[in-house]
Amino acid sequence: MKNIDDLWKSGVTRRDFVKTCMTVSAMLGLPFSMVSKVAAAAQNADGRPAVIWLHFQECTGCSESLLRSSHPSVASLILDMISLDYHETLMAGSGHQAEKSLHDSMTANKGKYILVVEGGIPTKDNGIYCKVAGKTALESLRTAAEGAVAIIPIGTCASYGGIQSVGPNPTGAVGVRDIIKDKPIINIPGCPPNPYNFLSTVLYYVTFKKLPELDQLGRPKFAYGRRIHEHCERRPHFDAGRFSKAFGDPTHAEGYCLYKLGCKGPATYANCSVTRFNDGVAWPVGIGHPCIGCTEPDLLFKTAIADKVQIHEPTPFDSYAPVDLKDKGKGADPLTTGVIGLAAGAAIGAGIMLAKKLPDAPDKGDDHGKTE
Ligand code: FSX
Ligand code: SF4
Ligand code: F3S
Repeated sequence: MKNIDDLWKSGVTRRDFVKTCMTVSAMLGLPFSMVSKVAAAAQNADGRPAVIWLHFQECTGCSESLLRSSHPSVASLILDMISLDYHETLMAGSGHQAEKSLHDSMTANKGKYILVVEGGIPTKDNGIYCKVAGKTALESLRTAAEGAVAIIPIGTCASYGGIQSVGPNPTGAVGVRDIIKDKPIINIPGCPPNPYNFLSTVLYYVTFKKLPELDQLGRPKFAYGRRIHEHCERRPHFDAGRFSKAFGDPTHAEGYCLYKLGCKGPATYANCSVTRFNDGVAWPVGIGHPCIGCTEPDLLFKTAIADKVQIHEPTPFDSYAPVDLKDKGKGADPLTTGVIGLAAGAAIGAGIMLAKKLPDAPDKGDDHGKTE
């Protein structure tokens, strides 16, 4: 895109644009006064970083989730905010022509381009299990990483190895951080990740010319700083001891907590319940499927879907009344749980978990909680 008019021509309205900049600013925790700065950076054609996007072992769901939104703004904004010089799924060229554009972009933008990596990297047998243009993923990654200013592994495959790294990991698949040690790496995990987390990371970089603060797994804290369980719409049911017991039964239809069906939300750091997918309409737990921990290296496909995760450091909301937990080892009394319900829920949930037992609170006039 040469200028902002091209963005309007691509189907994005001014309203979409401002709304997206506001959403991104809110995600980044910026004050309202910064929205105009973010919008200005997004419109600045000169500030657009060159991006080289490589695909390795993956399903291309990460690119798909970015591009297939029914609404044009996220994909258009991302593609217009960066100068996407090489993307194997999107580019029209192929064969030698594609290889030339990769080489030309790496040479012209040496030391300045952002390298986006999608997919895991096989390392076993010198990486022969994934080759593009006669080169192994391992070789291509090392070569492209040399001239990059920073690397964004998009998706859990590129971040941590993903599905192909599950035991016995026949190809020795790993994430970018296991191979490249001398470049800034910003992981955007998720299978697939939320496009807004990628958009916000790029916009942060374009606006402030620096990388966002990261957690110990290399994820931006603005998006992966809190557990799903802390801002889940089913949390009041967890706190009140109401759990879905089977898919499709009345407890499931009522929207009860999915913990007993294996929800990994208590151990998964991500913003899915807040940012949501499909233009903010839906997210897995919201539509009845337990979180499978797709942003976590040790959970996705490595912990059985039905297995329950341990709950550490439950964090009651500040607005809840303080609750005396001295009886926590005995588990929650069902009547008390039912009466106190939401008001003291989080702390009672903590007590229940510490007792390693999760009784269901019976609701009067409803038999959902009576049978296990
Ligand atoms: Fe992996 Fe992305 Fe999951 Fe798929 O490319 S994170 S398998 S959604 O597509 O890498
Ligand atoms: Fe939500 Fe899962 Fe936590 Fe239940 S266990 S409150 S469904 S995140
Ligand atoms: Fe993934 Fe769990 Fe979100 S499965 S998409 S981290 S709700």
